[in-house]
Amino acid sequence: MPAPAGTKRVRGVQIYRPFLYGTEAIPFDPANRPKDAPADHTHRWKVFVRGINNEDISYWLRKVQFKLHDTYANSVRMIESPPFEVEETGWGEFEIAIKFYFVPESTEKPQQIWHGLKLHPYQGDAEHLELQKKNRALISSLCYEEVLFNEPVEIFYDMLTGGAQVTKGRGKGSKGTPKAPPTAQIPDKSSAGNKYSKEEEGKELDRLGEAVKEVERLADEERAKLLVQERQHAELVKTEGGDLKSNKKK
Ligand code: SLL
Repeated sequence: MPAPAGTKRVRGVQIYRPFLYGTEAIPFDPANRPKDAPADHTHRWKVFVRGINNEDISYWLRKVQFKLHDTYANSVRMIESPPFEVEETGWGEFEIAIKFYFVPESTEKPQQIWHGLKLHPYQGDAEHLELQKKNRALISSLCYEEVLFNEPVEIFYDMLTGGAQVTKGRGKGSKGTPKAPPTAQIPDKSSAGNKYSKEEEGKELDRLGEAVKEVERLADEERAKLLVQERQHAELVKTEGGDLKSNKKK
């Protein structure tokens, strides 16, 4: 029996799409506190989900729900269109549940991830942490992630790969400028606002290659030491005789 329309899957195909998520926070300037912020709040912060280099991801991501700490009024925030972000003020750090709702054509179930809101400097040595605090630096906690669509339904496959015209928002007959088919490519080079690029990926691979070599060098060194110790042990057994372990004090 043929599968009902819209549910036929592209067998043997996996499609991934990269995205960024995280938080940014900045302490209030005591001389210029936002008037609307409650007295015990100390920071302005933002939690977000976005495309690499701000690429539009709404052709696969329909909406995003952010579940904040229960101390917030209306702690469940559903963001129905990009930018997928919530801006707030507060005093404490907590885990935010971020739930992804995919476009309905995908027939994919929602997926949830967690991210810890960071308000205080947490990277670098004590001196650097102090400096960040003093300068009221932006505290950014950013993660790269990829969502994997396993054997997507045909219509969603087309939407992901640009096989179908993706028109949004303006209804039937909307012309718009034809867009390049969406891809999962990250940019070749990094830019001021984006460090996720093939260039950085290449550097990371080089670093990993160097680290693997270093681990192999250390392992060889340890093996050589072990060999010497084994030889010394064998020598001692020969000269002292018998099992050294059983040489108990009498
Ligand atoms: C902590 N476990 O103790 C965490 C809780 C709560 C954060 C953090 C303000 C909410 C409000 C706020 O920052 N809540 O009162 O509007 O650090």
